Amino acid sequence: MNFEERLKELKASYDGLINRKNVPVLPDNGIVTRYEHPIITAAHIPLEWRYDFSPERNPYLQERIGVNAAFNAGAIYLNGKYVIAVRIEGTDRKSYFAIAESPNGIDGFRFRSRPITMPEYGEPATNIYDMRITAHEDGWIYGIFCVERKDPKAHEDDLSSAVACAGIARTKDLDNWERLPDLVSRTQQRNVVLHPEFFDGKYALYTRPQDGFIETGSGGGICWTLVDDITHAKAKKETVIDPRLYHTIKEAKNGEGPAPIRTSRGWLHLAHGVRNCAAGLRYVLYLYMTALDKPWEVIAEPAGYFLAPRGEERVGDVSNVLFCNGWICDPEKPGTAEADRNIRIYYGSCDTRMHIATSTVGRLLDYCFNAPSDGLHTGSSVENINRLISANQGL
Ligand code: M1P
Repeated sequence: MNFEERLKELKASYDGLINRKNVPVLPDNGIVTRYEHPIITAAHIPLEWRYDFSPERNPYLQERIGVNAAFNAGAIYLNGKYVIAVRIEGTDRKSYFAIAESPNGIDGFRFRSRPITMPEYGEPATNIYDMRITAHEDGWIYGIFCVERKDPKAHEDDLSSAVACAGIARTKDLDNWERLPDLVSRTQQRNVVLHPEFFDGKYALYTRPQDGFIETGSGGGICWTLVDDITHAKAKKETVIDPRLYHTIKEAKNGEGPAPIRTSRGWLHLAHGVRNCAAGLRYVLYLYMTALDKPWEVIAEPAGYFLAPRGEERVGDVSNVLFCNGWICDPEKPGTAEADRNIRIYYGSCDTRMHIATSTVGRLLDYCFNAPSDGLHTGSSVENINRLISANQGL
């Protein structure tokens, strides 16, 4: 096949992929609706980011810059569009962010012309990933993401030890970013999320302290901390609000997902929980609620997960993983009840691809307040089932 024919074929196949309509998978469980196709994969990355289209420079029309995966996107509703900040990982293992937008948030995502050039802070990052986007009441849009660098204290033969911390940047348009100093904290950090509102006049963060790069160790779970100055953010006192627990889905570790959503009944949170098994770590997604006036006080938490890897979602670079750091609740509209506001949940599977699932504020609140919580014993799990069977008798 000659150059021109090959280029035509590549473009036709790409156009087919990005114009594909997505359809809900029904029936669902009443809590959340999955969609049939991933919304973003490595193959969705624009061809001009990967191929040199010059027949002189690239006579075989080879892919010059490979993409390994596209996953773990932050999300925001901006200027009438559903916008996601995708973590794209090259074949060289380095991740970066790129913005893709869709008019309906379900399909038709298109990347902006270039990936984000994130300014550095201090020593250049080896890797950046998993950006949470928060539209803060101070008027800025913040991105908080993990910054990874080689551990300077590691022995010279140790080429894997790394140090993770929270990078902070802000923007008005998602293209031009002002980098602020990284969060100063007494431990390593991943999964740091900015609360959208001031609390006591301070910025509030959900953190996830960890003793090492992988193990959280004495870091007991998702924490809450107040920061005086976001331009020199320091986590002084971190209080555990949602602990990891023995024999639950969050036994090994957990982490806040996207920024919580304000509802009339409290803050709606999405998080990931991790447990160990013979197959390795298993990452699932769960929900919990905190009090409106005390965002650190958990008021509801159904047992177990509401989304776990299923079908194609189970297999990928890091199998058995669902991870979510982006969701969008439709803005308030006159005439639309709070319960009917749609929530689009953007989640990555197996560090490989991006999916969408949908729900509403009403459906998720109903789930949070009415599905039983974890009694932490097999006996209480059976009691819950018996209570439900008894309640159903005669219906
Ligand atoms: O590989 C699974 C996930 O591992 C990390 O999450 P956590 O810090 O909770 O273990 C992150 O690297 C995340 O990107 C990844 O999906």
